[in-house]
Amino acid sequence: MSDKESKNSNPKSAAEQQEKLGLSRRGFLGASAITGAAVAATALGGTVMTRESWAAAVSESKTKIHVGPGELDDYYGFWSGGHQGEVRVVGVPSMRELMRIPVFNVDSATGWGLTNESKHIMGESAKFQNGDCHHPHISMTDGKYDGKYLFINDKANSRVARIRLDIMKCDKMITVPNVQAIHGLRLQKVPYTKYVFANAEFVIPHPNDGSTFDLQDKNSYTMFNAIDAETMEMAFQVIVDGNLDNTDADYTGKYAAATCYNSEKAYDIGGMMRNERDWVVVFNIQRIEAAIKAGKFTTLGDSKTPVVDGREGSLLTRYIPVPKNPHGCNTSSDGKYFIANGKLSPTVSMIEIAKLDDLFDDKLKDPRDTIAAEPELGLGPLHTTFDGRGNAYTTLFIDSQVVKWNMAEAVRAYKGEKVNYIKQKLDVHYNPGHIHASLCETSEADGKWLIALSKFSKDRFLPTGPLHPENDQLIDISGDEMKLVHDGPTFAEPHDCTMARRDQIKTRKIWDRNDPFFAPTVERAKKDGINLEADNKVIREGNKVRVYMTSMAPAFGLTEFNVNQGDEVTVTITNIDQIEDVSHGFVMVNHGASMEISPQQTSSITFIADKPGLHWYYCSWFCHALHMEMVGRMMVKPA
Ligand code: RUQ
Ligand code: CUA
Ligand code: CA
Repeated sequence: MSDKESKNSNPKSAAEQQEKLGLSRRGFLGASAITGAAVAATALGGTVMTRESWAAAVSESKTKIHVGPGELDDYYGFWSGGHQGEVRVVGVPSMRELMRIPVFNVDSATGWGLTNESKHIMGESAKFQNGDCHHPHISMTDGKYDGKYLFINDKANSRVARIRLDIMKCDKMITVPNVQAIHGLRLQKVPYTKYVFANAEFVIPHPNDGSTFDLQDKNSYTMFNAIDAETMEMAFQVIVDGNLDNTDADYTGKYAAATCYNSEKAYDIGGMMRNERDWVVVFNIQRIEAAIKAGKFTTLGDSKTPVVDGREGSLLTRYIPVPKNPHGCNTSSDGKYFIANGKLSPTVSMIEIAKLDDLFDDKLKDPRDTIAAEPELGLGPLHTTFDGRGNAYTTLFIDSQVVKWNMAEAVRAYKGEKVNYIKQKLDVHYNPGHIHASLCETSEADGKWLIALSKFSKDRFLPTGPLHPENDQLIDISGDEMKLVHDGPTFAEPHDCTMARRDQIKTRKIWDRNDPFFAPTVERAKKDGINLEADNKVIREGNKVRVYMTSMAPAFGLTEFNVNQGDEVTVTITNIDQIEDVSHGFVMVNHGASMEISPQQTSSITFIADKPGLHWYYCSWFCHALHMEMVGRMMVKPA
């Protein structure tokens, strides 16, 4: 059946329509795979969904994920915005987008990247207007979410950012020194998130001053990075062999592990695939801390960060060979295994964490003796997640499937027992990367919802030109069988997401006047003798003009101010509204200035008054019946 036929047919029910659509898509997929036209359309193997299971999935989705008007979702989801640079807050299971948190991008609505407060947080790196975030993770205490912070990497400009979950704003950002491309990011789970672990992916020469470009040189390497989660300053860096992809930490607080796909230190695809096995490198956190305490570290360039050498032969690390160009690194929620996902091997490698003490104490001679099992799952395993009932779920990129398998049974099979550890293979659409089950990164994995983040959406949505959305699929895993219940289109490119129970996140409804988010601006005002909650004043200092005003629906405290052409103007506004949800905005027309000022917040923005004449400013967030009238005029005297 062609797409056209399915459109022209006149189905009796939505379920029937879906069912027909499903079948037609499968037909389309098969045809394109056969002609080889679609490089990624390989969802032919495994369990094909039947007519019945499609219909069941559709009726299931109506009851299970329906969150009616005024009803609240059970989970907060945090989606990375990929190379778009933001974090998105999504309600699960409705998959409704609740909010966007700009981080590495510039945001016109809130003024992130434009306001003085955001530039202060971004520091030096505010000059960059792009980012590429992949891995959002929530801080933990005793292996459970404490709801304080969410951390996220920026691969594009080698940064790590922190979001305060009480206000859902980025409050800290750091550029990791002497490395390129922060990719894998995970948090210490136990006893609490003291460290943010961040992998720098690419090997570079040290010093990277152009004296050599040879990746095989012994001074060419990358580093594993630990950032103090509270201060957001560098804690330490560990030099490694090969490169670093993804990482995770264990539930004892002793170890972190990371996958390496470029053990070859090659610069091209052929070279990076040369070895049949790359490895997982395991970091002994306590030994690293002890080495630094004992002063056994160096520093690089201008950076004061302690750097230790964790290359082969070091007491601080162990290298466990695994096949081949492994990608995801996932700690099982029962705390037993680090799981490395084989990518170019159809297997995942289960590293038994309980054996790592012996490996570090040299009681185990062969690092491969830590492998508890290496189950074969299908083509292109990328990431694995857990339901807290002993099952793991792995994405198969090439097979376009999620495979559910049992960990204990995989271990028994590895020992030679005849047992089928594969429980189910479910087609997803199409080519999934990350996968995330509710609370799977904590000891409270609850086995309710699974998100498969599919890299291709092809025909699942109304077409949007050559650039297609990604497709995040919601799968119900509460029963014995995985059931697909929702398709969610997303913009470039979520990579990864995380979910917390709604009771685990406590947000503020209006700002605290003492919030550190805008403390530097409050400090500046104090020097100018300004009472931000009451004063409406213009302060001039040479060609620098600071305009202070309040806002209260539907008026700015100042409806006009005068400056001279060429002045550098800083407008600081304090929203003295006390009422939840009454946010104001400030936009200076034709000056590239825009910002949010939510209740009890102070925001400021600086621009040059380069054009003489009258220039209107207005409130950009609809705040009152007289919102359109919430305006003012900047009068600029010609130079
Ligand atoms: S990576 S699709 Cu950037 Cu998390 Cu695996
Ligand atoms: Cu204030 Cu609209
Ligand atoms: Ca390799």
